[in-house]
Amino acid sequence: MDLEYQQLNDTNGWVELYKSIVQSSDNIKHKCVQAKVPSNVKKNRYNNVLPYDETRVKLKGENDYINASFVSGPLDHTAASFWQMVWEQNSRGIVMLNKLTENGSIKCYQYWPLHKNQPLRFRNHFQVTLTEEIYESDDCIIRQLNLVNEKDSESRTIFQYHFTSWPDFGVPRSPASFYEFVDRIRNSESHSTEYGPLISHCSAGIGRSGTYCLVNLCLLQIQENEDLSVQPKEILIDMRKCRKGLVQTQEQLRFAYEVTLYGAFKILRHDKISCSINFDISNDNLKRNIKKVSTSAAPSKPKRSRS
Ligand code: PTR
Ligand code: PTR
Repeated sequence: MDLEYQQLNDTNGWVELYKSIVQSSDNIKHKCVQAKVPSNVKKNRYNNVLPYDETRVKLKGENDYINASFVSGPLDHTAASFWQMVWEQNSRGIVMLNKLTENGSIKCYQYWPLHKNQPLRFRNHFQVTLTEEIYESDDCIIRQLNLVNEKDSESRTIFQYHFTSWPDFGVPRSPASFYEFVDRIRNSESHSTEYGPLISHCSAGIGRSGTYCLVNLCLLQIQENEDLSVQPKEILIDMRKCRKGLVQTQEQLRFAYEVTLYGAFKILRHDKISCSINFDISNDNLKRNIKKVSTSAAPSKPKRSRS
């Protein structure tokens, strides 16, 4: 993907690439019947962002609906269901990519307590306590929470990885700062196979969450293959079969490529990468300085499809 990235930059091919991904997703004919059932309509934050029936997360019990294919920002009346999902999916980590309030409007319910020793109780049998904020930087806060299931008298530690500087429909200030966040999560116990999936959300659960998931899957493949044969476009088209609208703008798409390449420089030996990218991370207006250092790409494995 290094040469592809370079070519996209040289020819300013991002508009076309994004268009072709959106078009490939247009012929997906999955239905959203459950999201439109009258008793579920009010559980959707945006009426134009609905989960497909095939890929939605189902809660146990009679009212099994939550707007999650994995997953969008909880509403105040769905926060209890959100915690039920975290419990049932046996998730160890939550990745939050939005602020509670953006441009003066509420984008997500405050579903965890702000202060220690002030448990937040939900109408179902879940209770959440803030144990401590274990890390804080300009861009992120990591919180350790305690989730109690009062029905079973059981409790679990949950980590919330909150990226605080990503404007909706925009991109973070630099690939380096976002890579650092993604890498911190990748190396944490929240990714351990001992637990269920990480749950990522933003406000609608498509733009920023889609970008995060795309980067994460690409980095995973780079690590497994030990080369840059990864095909972000194909991965995103696949991901869009699970949830509509993942990655909302061409800038988010380009940013996903850049974070992935930045990560590749950290993960791979540099002779496996056929372009050099100079990320000036001290400058908020990131300077992209691409120069070709080799004319031939490192040998790559044949194209693989994602399982
Ligand atoms: N109705 C909103 C809109 O069309 O703007 C839906 C929406 C909101 C879509 C936020 C995407 C959004 O971004 P993100 O998925 O990153 O929260
Ligand atoms: N904010 C978006 C809008 O209404 O324009 C919401 C949206 C949701 C847009 C999904 C597009 C979506 O799908 P796709 O990106 O595949 O066109």
